[in-house]
Amino acid sequence: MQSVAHQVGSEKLQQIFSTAEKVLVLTGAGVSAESGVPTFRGGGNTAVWKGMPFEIISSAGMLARDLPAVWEWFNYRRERLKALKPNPAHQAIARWQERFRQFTLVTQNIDGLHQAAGSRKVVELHGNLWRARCFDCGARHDLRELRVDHEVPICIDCGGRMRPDVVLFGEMLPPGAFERAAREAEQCELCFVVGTSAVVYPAALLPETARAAGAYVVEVNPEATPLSSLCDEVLSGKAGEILPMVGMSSVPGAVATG
Ligand code: BV8
Repeated sequence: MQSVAHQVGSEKLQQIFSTAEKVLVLTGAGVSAESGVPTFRGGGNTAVWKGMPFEIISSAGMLARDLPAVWEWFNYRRERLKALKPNPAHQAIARWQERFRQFTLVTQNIDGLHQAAGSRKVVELHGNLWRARCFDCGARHDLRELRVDHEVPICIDCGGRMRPDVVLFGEMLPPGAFERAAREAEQCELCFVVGTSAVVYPAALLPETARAAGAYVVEVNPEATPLSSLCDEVLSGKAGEILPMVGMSSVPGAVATG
């Protein structure tokens, strides 16, 4: 007798998951935790770099004061990320883009693991760790193509100094990114909020926007968050264990096809 796939989530979620056409997924650091990417606020304390809370080292103010220090912080995170691979949560979300007519993946993560898992057209609200942007001409380049001078990459187009192509605290999000995400949140029938502590704005507004527009909002997180009470359903646990099972019906003899 083959193992029985156990159903994750309520009958209502199964029903909506099997009929929905417009689906939005918002992810945070927690979706990459099982890949080995450290979260920012896991276990109650905030990530710290050289004695500075990450909201300080990852801030517009720090960029203005000490660009090499900011590069050192992101170089360190990129080095740690190099060996890490997408996990079953990233892979399940990548499969969902084929399943739903209007599927939108919005991430706060800058690690690029969604794209590595095969997700296309990812709305990166906070930029990407593998890219740099020129202060002078605004050109974006993949960091793997760039030469570095005095810890600061130099633009191959204009020779200008480059900065990490990530959104720092106190900085505006990439033009159009939040607007696109908010538009999809207003239209979606089903919204998954996966692995985020939902304290950083304006990203944390998206589930509220979806809920207010009538979407069924589902949180996937091993811990409660400020959003949990607003959600229609909370799937308490690890994204890599839960997401592959979402939509699986509890048919005796069924195997996890995921
Ligand atoms: C802006 C890139 C306009 C860099 C990041 C309104 C109210 C209050 C404050 C503000 C506000 N509006 C603006 C602000 C200020 C600020 C803000 O929100 N501050 C917070 C701290 C209160 N926002 C901004 O500055 C934004 N810009 O608003 O511009 C403006 C301009 C000038 C002045 C005013 C306004 C820009 C914010 C973007 C900053 N850049 N990242 C970098 O990475 O270093 S934010 C960064 O932190 C991430 O991208 C992410 O957004 C956030 C971390 O949160 P999470 O991803 O949720 O991660 P966390 O560790 O916190 O939680 C992980 C969760 O996963 C936990 O719940 C855990 O239980 C769960 N988990 C763990 N394991 C698993 C799991 N879940 C599932 N499975 C598992 N296995």
